Amino acid sequence: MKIDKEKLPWVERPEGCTDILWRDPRNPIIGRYAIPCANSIFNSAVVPFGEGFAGVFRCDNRAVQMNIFAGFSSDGINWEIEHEPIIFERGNTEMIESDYKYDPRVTWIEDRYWITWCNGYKGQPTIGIGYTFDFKRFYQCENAFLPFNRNGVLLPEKINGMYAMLSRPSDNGHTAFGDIYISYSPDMVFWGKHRKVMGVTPFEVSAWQCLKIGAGPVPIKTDEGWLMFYHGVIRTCNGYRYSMGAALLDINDPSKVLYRTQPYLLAPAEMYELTGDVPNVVFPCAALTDGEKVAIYYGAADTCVCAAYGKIGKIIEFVKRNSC
Ligand code: BMA
Repeated sequence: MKIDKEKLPWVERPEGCTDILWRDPRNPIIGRYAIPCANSIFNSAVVPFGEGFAGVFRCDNRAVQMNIFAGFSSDGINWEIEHEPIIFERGNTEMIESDYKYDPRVTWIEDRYWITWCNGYKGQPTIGIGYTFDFKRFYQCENAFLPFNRNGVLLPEKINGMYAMLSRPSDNGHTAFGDIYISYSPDMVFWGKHRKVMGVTPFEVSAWQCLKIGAGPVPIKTDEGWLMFYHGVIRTCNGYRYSMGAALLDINDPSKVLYRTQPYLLAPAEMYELTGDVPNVVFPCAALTDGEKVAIYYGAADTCVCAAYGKIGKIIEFVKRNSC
C-alpha cells in the first residue's frame, strides 16, 4: 500500500554516510514508557490509515505480559498508543484463545487491515490472525498453523488467487534454528502448500544470519520482485545478536529467492540497540513506502521502537550486487 510522498516519514541521509539504511536522529521514536502500564514497547507495525497512520504495538506490561495495542499518528513519528490492549471479537471462528500476543505485522488486503502476530495457544507460540476495518473493532480468526511458529507475515495481495503467508517454524523456547517458509490459504482458515523460501547461511559465508532468520515487514512489491526485509541471528559467546538484511523474491512464486544480502543492512550499533531488556537486537516489523523511499520500523533491544530510512532503488541495487 503506497502512500503520498509528502506523508512518508523521512530524514535525508546524513552527510558523509555511505550506508544503504540510516537511522532517524530522533530514535527511539517510541520510548519504553510511552503508556502507563508499559515495561517496553518494541517490535511493532504501522500502516497508512485515514489522513495519517495507525499501528499495532507490542507492549509488554510491568508484569511482563506480552500484548498488542492500537495506536494512531498524524506523521508516523509521534504516536498516541491506547492505554488498554486490543480486545478481539470473534472473526471467522468461535475459538479465539490467546495466552499472549507479540510481534504484530499489519497489511491491507483488498478491503481490510489484516494483523498477524505470535499467538500463545495453550501456552505455545503459533501464528494468530485478525482483522480490522477501523482500528477500533478487531476480529480474531483461526490460528494459521500448529505450534510452534513465529514471524507470520502476510503478503499484501493474493498470489495466484490465494492468501500467502511467510512464517518461521520454531520451538517453545529461544529457538536456536529457523528458516523462512511460505504457505497459502483460499480463505484465511486452512493453510497449506507449504514451501521453503530460504534458510540460514553457512557461518563462513554470512555469519550474522547463520543461526536463524525470520521475515520482517510486509514485503514490498517492486519491478524486481518482492522486497523482503528480514532479521538474521548469530549466536555469540554473549547471546543472540539480531541484524537486518533484505531479499528479492519472485513476484509470481515468492518461494523462489532471486537475491539475498550477504552483508547486513542494519545491525545493532547505537546505544538503544546495544542495551535494553535484550541487548543487541534490531528487529524490523513494518515498512512504509511511496515507491521510491522507505521508512522501516524496528524494535531495538526489545525495549523501544526506532525508524530507519533508505531508497528502494539503492536497496535493490545493493541486494543484487551483494547477494549470496
Ligand atoms: C525472538 C522474539 C522477539 C524478540 C527476539 C529477541 O525470539 O521473542 O520478540 O525481539 O527474540 O529477544
